[in-house]
Formats: sequence, structure tokens, C-alpha cells
Amino acid sequence: MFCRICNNQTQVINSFGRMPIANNFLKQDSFKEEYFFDLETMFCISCKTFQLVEQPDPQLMFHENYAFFSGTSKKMAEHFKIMAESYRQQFIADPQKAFVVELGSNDGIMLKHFARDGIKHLGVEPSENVAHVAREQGVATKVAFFGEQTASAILEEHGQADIICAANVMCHIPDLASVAKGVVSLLKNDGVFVFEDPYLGDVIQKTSYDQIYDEHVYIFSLLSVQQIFEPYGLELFHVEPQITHGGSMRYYLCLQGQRVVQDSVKKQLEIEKTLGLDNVETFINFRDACEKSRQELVTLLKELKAAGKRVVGYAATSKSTTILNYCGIGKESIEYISDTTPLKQGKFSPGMHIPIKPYQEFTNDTPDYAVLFAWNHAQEIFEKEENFTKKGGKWITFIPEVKVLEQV
Ligand code: DWN
Repeated sequence: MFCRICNNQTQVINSFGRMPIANNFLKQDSFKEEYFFDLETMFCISCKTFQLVEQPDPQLMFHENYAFFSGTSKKMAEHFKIMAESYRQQFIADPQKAFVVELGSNDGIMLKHFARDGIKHLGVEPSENVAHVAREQGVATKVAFFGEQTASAILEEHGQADIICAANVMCHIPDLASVAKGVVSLLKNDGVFVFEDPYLGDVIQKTSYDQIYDEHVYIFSLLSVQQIFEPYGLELFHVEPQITHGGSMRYYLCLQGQRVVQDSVKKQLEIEKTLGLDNVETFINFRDACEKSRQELVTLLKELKAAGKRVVGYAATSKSTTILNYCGIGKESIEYISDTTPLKQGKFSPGMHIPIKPYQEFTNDTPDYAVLFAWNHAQEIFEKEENFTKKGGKWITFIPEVKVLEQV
């Protein structure tokens, strides 16, 4: 297997088995034609990039029926508001002349803050349905995948950008060479390219293997980000850890030599050495930890079933597709999964075909246990689901370890 980034030989790490498209929530009449691929990961010893072996065609994942809307979490909405303020303060000297471009702008959750302040902006979003929601909020959005060609079209129409940003997007794009070239051509000399994604250090430390699914072709570290972007003249000058999505990293890059490299980069690189993110052994241990986690979750659910308990799932996340299919958990163990996204409700989970029910059914129900698939939003969910625990309901989590939470 060869690395997508540097073309060197890699080492295969995880084999999670046959896996469907993580966000392909489907109706019963589509079960027969459901698409599956082998979900496997590999680590490149040369450039230190942790990546999928095979990624399905992007058109199968991002299309007019893409099921994930960023605005489903209040905490994430707050996170994007703070992000917009922070970028504006740090990198916009004159709002009249500024231009902000966001890659994978989804429903406009971040850019709307620039739009409301009358700052020139453009979202680049490949999924038509979420782009439509963004436009309705006054966010200028181009439906496209970002790469060299899209960058040159934007350059011609709008000129160079002060900020090019992305959140939970870069790790989805296999051809980062084209993105890097596009960014370099579109960015002003003193412009900033800033993005954040789930962080490899957190995935390894928490055994959060559910971050691995079709859309996430890479799980980045600083080590890999430097190797990926430096050949194109983009320099990593600052990083900021984030608590979102179970532990993310925000990477700040500029054109080579345009800014002073801050201490944060050196410090985090030292942490990565301590975590062993440059060492294949770390990933072999991670593979064993995933297997242990799977066995423990399957055992727990079997025990609960044998004891006659009712178990449901909370939030039909993309991540849950990996958990359910890798662990072979179906509706015999989890009656249904409650989710707030109308597009998912009334359908079935990818691969294991567990029914997805509207959130209201969960609040009117009294199951004994709920598996918290949106563990990354735990704080927000525990706050609003006091009733569930008051009625005697218990949460099951599997990150960082499989357990029933006696108290939240
Ligand atoms: O990178 C990605 C991240 C940012 O978002 C994408 N590839 C897809 C998506 O991943 P996810 O589906 O695992 O994201 P979340 O935010 O962990 O989960 C969202 C799902 O959870 C939605 O279907 C809505 C649901 N949800 C819910 O039913 N009740 C979420 C919350 C917070 C809730 O209270």
C-alpha cells in the first residue's frame, strides 16, 4: 500500500471489515443496493500520515442528500461564532477590503457571522442541500469541491483572500496537493490558511476509533500537516488544541516565511514525540485497543439483553456507523437510534439497519439504557436530558472506555 501524500510504502493498521457509507441513512427498499467497502487504515512511516487504505468515490459521500448539518449542536454553533470573532480580530485589519473563503462551509454556521457584518466572503461547499440552507441565511456559497481549478475561478471573480479556513473538512479531502496549490494561489501574501480537524493524539489516547470512517481519509497530527503542506510553500506557524469533536487541533499556516513560528508548534511536536505519533508501534497498540473496546461493548450489550433491559441509541452520528458495523451490533441489541435530523428520521442506519426515530420518541420513551453515540457532545446532551436520568435511564459510553455511567 502506498501513501497518498508521499507515495512511500505504508503499514496497514486497522481492518474494520466491510463498511457502508457512514451517512447513507436509507429506506428499506434500498437495502439490496447498499454500497460497502473495506474500512482499513494505514500509517506512513515516512511522512507520518495516518490514513484510510481505500476511500469511496466522493460523489457517494457528498451530494444533494448529505445528511449532516453543522447547526445540529448548540455548542458547535457557539464554537463557530467564537471562531469567526477570533479570525476577524487576528487577521482582518480592514473589514471593507477583506475577503474570507471557507472550504466545506456546510450550512453557513461560521460564515454567517462574516455575512452579517457585511464582510466579503465565499463558502465552497460540494453538497447542494446544505449549501441551500447557507444561502437562505445570506451566506454566499459556491457548490463545488475546492482544488486548483475552483481556486482559479474564485481568484478571477473575487481576487485574493485574507483568510482561507476550514473546519472538519481537510481530513475529508484525498487530493490535498490540489487544495494546497489552490490555497497558495488564492491567498494574499500576508494571508492565513487555518483549519481544524479531529486530532490524531486524541484518537490514539482515547481509542476513539469511531472517528475513522469513509469521509475521514486522514486523521492529522502536526507531524503530518507539516509534511503535507510544506512542499507547496505553506508553513505551520501556530496550533491551538480544541475540545470539539472529542479533541481537535487548529492549524495555522502562512506562505513560507511570512510569519514568526510560535512556540505552540515546538511544544505540540514534543507532545507528539511523547505520544509516539511518529512510531508505528503506537498504531499497533491502537489496533489492539480498538479490538478490546469492541469486545467489551459487545459483551456489555449481550449482558443487558440477557437481563431483559431495553437499550436504545442516542444520535445517529457518522461515527456510529463504524461502531455498529465493526462490532456487529444490530436491532437485536439496540432497538432504535434517536436523532434530531429530519433527513435521517424514518430511515435505517447504514449497514446494520437499526431504525432511526425522531428525538421526540426518545423523550416520550423510558428505555433502561441509551448508548451515547454523540459522546463528543456529552456535556450538551446530559444538560438537556436530565429527564432521562431522573426516570432511571442510564448512559452507556465507549470512549475512552466502555462503561455504564452511574452518574452524569
Ligand atoms: O467531520 C464531520 C463531523 C464534523 O460531523 C463529518 N464527517 C460528519 C459529522 O460527524 P458526526 O455525524 O459524527 O457528527 P456529530 O456532531 O457528532 O453528530 C451529529 C448527529 O448527532 C446528527 O445526526 C444530530 C445528532 N444529534 C442528536 O440527535 N442530538 C446531535 C446532538 C448534539 C443532539 O443533541
